[in-house]
Amino acid sequence: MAASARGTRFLRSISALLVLLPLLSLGCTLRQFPQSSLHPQADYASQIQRLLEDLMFWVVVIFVLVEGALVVAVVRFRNRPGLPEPKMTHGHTGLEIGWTIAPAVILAFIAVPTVVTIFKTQSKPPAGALEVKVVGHQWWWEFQYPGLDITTASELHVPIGQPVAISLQTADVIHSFWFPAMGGKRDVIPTHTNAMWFTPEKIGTFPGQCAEFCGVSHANMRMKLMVQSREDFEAWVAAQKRPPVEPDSTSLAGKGKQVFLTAGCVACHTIAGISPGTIGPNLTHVGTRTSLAGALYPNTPEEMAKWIQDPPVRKPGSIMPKLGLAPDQIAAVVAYLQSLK
Ligand code: HEC
Ligand SMILES: [Cu+2]
Repeated sequence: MAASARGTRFLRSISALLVLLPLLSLGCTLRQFPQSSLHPQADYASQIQRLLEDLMFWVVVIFVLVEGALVVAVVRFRNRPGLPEPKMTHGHTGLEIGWTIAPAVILAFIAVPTVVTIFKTQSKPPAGALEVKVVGHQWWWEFQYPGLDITTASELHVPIGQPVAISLQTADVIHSFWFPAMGGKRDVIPTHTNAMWFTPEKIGTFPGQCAEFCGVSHANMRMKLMVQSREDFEAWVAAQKRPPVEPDSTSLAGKGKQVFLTAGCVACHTIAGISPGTIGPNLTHVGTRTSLAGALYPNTPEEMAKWIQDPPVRKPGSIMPKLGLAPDQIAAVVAYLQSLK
């Protein structure tokens, strides 16, 4: 009696779980997960998604068949009082050939579309692709457009519908470049240039981040992909190619430029025509960016001031040190940098 009550309870919890599981997974798709790799927005990501869905279908079919056979065997051939010993068999050529061939066929079934997808997604970028050189730094991403002579940070701008040919390099340790909506991640390896390409298919801002542990602020090494209309992208390019804004020397921004030139910033930061530093992000048009410090903070005057006041507090391990500027110096340099549109 007790055993069958336990059995009923077990069956009830199993059926509850079976009902709950689809509901839970439905919850996952309904909520917004901007870094989910299951909502492809580029050809590369769609190819991976299609492969996943095709294989998943067959995986479910195989799961149901195998588990079904298991359940039938357990129920039908279970031990009951008074039953004789089951017949013992040793070796069954037909069965053995069957269960050797079946997995081989299943593996071939998985391997063919997988290899085809690998070749497709690792192929050379098509002609006319936008070339971007990505450099991983502890803990921010640099984006150079060799054909356009633009260098920026944290925010990668691309036009919709044009393939983007990305070459990947690092200034220090291994990082991994990953915009989940665009495609698979690709490691960024010292002394080696990796490559990938994808064609963004939807206008919008897509988050990404470093996907290979690279030190204390690895999790703070984020980035944004801004997929823009052709016109918006061209306007952005034109703005980035302009020389930096020259502030009126008596204004707060003008004083800020003096702070920038004298407080050590020039050793690490480039502002075109003014300073050549390459340790930190290029600041020539930092005022046009929406985020700071590896897309960790919004680019507001308040956040920029907090950043310059004490970077290691805002980002553990930050390569930019605390420079001990006075509050009025910070206000001035922030006014200057924010004016660099
Ligand atoms: C020793 C090199 C170094 C010096 C000196 C330095 N910085 Fe930086 N700076 C960096 C690095 C590296 C980063 C990127 C930090 C990160 O995101 O992890 C950075 C980031 C920044 C950013 C954020 C930019 C962005 O797009 O994310 C601003 C603004 C900035 N620095 C301003 C200044 C100012 C102003 C000074 C001078 C008072 C200065 N820096 C001095 C290395 C330096
Ligand atoms: Cu990294």
